[in-house]
Amino acid sequence: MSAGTRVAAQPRGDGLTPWPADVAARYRREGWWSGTTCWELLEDAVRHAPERIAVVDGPRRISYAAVEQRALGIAGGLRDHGLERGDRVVVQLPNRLAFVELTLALLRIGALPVMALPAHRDHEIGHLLALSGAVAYAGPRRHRSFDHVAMAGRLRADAPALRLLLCDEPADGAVDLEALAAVGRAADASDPAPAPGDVALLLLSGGTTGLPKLIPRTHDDYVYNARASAELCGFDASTVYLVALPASHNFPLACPGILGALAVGGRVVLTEDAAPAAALPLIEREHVTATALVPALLLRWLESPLRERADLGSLRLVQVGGARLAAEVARRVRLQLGATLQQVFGMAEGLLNYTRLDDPEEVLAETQGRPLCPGDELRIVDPDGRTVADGEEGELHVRGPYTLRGYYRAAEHNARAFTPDGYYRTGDVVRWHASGNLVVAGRAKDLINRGGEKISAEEIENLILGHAAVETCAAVAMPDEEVGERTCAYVVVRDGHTLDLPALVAFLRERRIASFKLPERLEVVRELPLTNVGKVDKQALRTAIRARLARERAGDDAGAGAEAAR
Ligand code: OOB
Repeated sequence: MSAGTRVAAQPRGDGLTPWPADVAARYRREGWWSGTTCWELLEDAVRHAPERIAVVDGPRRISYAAVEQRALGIAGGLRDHGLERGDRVVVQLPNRLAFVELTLALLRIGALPVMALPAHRDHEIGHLLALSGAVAYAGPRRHRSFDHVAMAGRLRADAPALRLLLCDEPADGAVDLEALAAVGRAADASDPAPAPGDVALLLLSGGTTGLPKLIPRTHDDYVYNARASAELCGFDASTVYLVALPASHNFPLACPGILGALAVGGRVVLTEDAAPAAALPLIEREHVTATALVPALLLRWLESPLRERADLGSLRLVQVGGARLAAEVARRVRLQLGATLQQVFGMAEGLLNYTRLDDPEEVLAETQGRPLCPGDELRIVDPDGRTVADGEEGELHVRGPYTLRGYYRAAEHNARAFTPDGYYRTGDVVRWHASGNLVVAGRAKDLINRGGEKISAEEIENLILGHAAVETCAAVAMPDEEVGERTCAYVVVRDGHTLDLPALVAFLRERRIASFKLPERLEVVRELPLTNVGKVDKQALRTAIRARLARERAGDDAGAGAEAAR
């Protein structure tokens, strides 16, 4: 092969598609990859101020030194149970101390947390276990009246590699993480540790295909992600960060999130309940200075009568991302919460765009920020892959020092999801704003963004197609004031059958899927519209449901008007 020939990067045995050697060398030279592991981020902070409180979970307040000892206790215990560097562990813990400590322990050993969501059920967890070949599953015993230990038991039969169950409370057949943490352990530099270039963890993709893909993030790239974000957001030892979103999402985990706050000696406050009644008093009690929200949650906080009752004076920064934020809502953050708004347009795949703390108010309200790193390469392209004129809309492609080059064990999908020169096709339609920031204008990918939770249309369609009454179907987003988008299922019913929404939902619940994926409206139609190349015309369906909802709302308003006149 002649020098300079471009070849698609080959995945390594551990599922990582490496960056080309010359690119990696540049990332190191520039200092973006610092040769640090995620565990070492914590170690630095421990050395600096061991007695400082690192994590608050309800009544529990754990110092940096104690978090280190407790995480090392878990790490040692897991090693005694045979867990090794490179092993995968599906982690499905809610926002509790055990989530932070187990994650740190796994990062110390070099075992890979697979970051599942508490809302996931057998369908998703089973898939994650199979795809990752996980040897362990960690979950709560019961959470929101769901028995996670029983689920793990059900899934065992189809997950031959799974041999270890971890729980944060005593449970039959499970290793008790709290017991391992309580034993503790001192740091021992001779314990085997991962290398900075190793995969640190596997995040879940929003996913546009049948089932979620896994995103390998290396220590080098994730340390950069957390540290550079912390610096950009002004995090320091006085930062008190509230984890309001599910901690396994990239946003609260490392943007700057938990890892960013811990890296600079700040404090992490956990809550399992982000509703105003729980979160707002917690901000007052713990003097929270920063948090990350999705627009739907921000709206609940703004609309809550409790907002005026709690003293939110400590709050300096409210990050909002994960879905489109309306400019009118954005403007209310300073007025009604007394904090600086930061819009974050990010993705678990890597690229993070942040508005800067000193951007002018209208830029804070109207744009979704600009890239974190000078090494981020962004291209906005038309459907033929040609770069559009400045200010024009197009699909965003990106590569850079913390953006993946390939999904985990997904060669076929990778061939489509990346350009031959290594850019990730985000599926987001964006344009440059005059300020130099990006505006997210829409989406070219087929998913439903329900308040920041991404639902793959194909995944839900495949499930619906399993129903005996369904001939064919299409899932599309319908607009919603509260959560932005909800799922509407268009279904063509087989001759002689009937179907209504409760029956469809009951059928899907039996498939044991996360409930945020359930369709919230069913439209039974005689046929689905097709494009001129014969594919289902989803745009037409989205337009139809939007018009229908508008008509219904107008009808309601007219009805309410008539009612009032009577
Ligand atoms: C975050 O990560 P994911 O992986 O759950 O979802 C990424 C997708 C983006 O491709 C985009 O479609 C959408 O979510 N998105 C936004 C947005 N932020 C993300 N759409 C409009 N406006 C925004 N501000 O959602 C995520 C990861 C890290 C930080 C923040 C969000």
